[in-house]
Amino acid sequence: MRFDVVSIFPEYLAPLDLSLIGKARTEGLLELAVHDLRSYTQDRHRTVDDTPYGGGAGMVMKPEPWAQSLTDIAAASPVAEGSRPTLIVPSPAGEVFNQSLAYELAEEEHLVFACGRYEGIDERVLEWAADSYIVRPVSLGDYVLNGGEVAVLAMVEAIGRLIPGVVGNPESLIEESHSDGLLEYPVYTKPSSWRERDVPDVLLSGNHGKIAKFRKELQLRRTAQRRPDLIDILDVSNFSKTEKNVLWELGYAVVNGRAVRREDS
Ligand code: 6GU
Repeated sequence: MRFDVVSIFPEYLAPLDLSLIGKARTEGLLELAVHDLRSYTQDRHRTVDDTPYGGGAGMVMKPEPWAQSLTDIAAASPVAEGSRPTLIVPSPAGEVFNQSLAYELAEEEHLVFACGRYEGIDERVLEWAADSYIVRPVSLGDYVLNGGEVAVLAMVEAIGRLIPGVVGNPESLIEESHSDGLLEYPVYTKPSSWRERDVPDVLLSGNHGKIAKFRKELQLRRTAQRRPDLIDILDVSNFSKTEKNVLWELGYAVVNGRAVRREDS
């Protein structure tokens, strides 16, 4: 898999040399290049921004340096003739990035990230780029960052770790938060008693059936408390009697494979 990132702050992407993603690059599991947008400017001042038509606060990124960089990158794309690389445009105005989008993007052969700064990139760039890219504005969530770089660090890590071989133990991909639509259960390690606090007995019992049940219950409790929005979209049609009882205790009834808040809760 190949990643290209275009930014006016290429140094911002330095953490991608480290840790799991850095190691994956060294091992050739993924290729990643960072490009300085200013190297695609033609003027003496290497200008990348200008004032917005129609007025308003801040500056807008000029279209031409983007066209130059994206043309170069598309020309060197590893994708097969007749298919297009994906252009991710980090923006608080994009579709929300989540684990299922991470899985979807991990299937792509070539992802290009266009990091905007200031008030954003001239909209015509996104229209123009659709000739040679699948263009997807993507947001990390409902808050505003100063630019796309931090969002790219998050997305490359979330996507990169799903590439086979990047995470040493593939089991850890299966059990983690969000992969089953629920938050992860709490974890504990030695010592079993620490500062007057004991690890739940069942985890020391060696009874794997009981442990699995206990953990699923904690997942449900934690998700209902912290992320009730996830309970609303959960498929509970294959839930056991015990799991449905936990949901009931948390104030939900099971109707047509969905958990719905009970009137009386
Ligand atoms: Cl992807 N970009 C920016 N600039 N701000 C954000 C964001 C992205 N996601 C949330 N806020």
